[in-house]
Amino acid sequence: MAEKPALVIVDVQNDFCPGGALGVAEGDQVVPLLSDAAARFAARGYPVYASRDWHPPASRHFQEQGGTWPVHCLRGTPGAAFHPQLTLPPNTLVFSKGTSAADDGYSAFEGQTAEGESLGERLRRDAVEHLYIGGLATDYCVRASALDALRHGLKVTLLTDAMRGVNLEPGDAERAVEELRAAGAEVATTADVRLPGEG
Ligand code: VGL
Repeated sequence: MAEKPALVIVDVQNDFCPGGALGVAEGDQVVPLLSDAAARFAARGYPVYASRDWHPPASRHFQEQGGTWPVHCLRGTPGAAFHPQLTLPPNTLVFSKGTSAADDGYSAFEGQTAEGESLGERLRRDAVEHLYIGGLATDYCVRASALDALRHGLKVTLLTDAMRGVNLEPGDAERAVEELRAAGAEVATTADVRLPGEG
């Protein structure tokens, strides 16, 4: 039996796209790729999960409180909304993270659904074995999510055409991918993906 796959779409939110409060160069270019990938997973009955940064107005994550980042992805604001062209299948589960004032919330595994279920719990319940990961940003939330997935014993494939990095230092995104490969992740483009049951 092939390993049961699922897709995690990390933080494809307006504030991480060009023009947003923490806009990632070309961040919007992942949108059609991940929308198509999500439709393919859903068509085969495989789970699609989406994480989002969902910060309170005051957070140690922000420069104002001594953190690294400009204020972004305040819960409930347009900047925290998913990119308007991101098409998520109807039963996509959304995991909100970074929800406390003391919490960076880089990893999707720190996120919870509205019912309080964590991504790790949900992956076990859905019997997922192989996680495909794309989104924003390669060097922060994608990186942290992929490392946690590997720690959970999952097979991990990074969708390299469907992720972009912040690159606070030039090359950060590339180094993150190398680090993840060294930790056991595989890499593929969205066009390379063959799901169990696809020809
Ligand atoms: C992220 C920087 C700050 C991300 C979140 O989603 O990768 N990056 N907060």
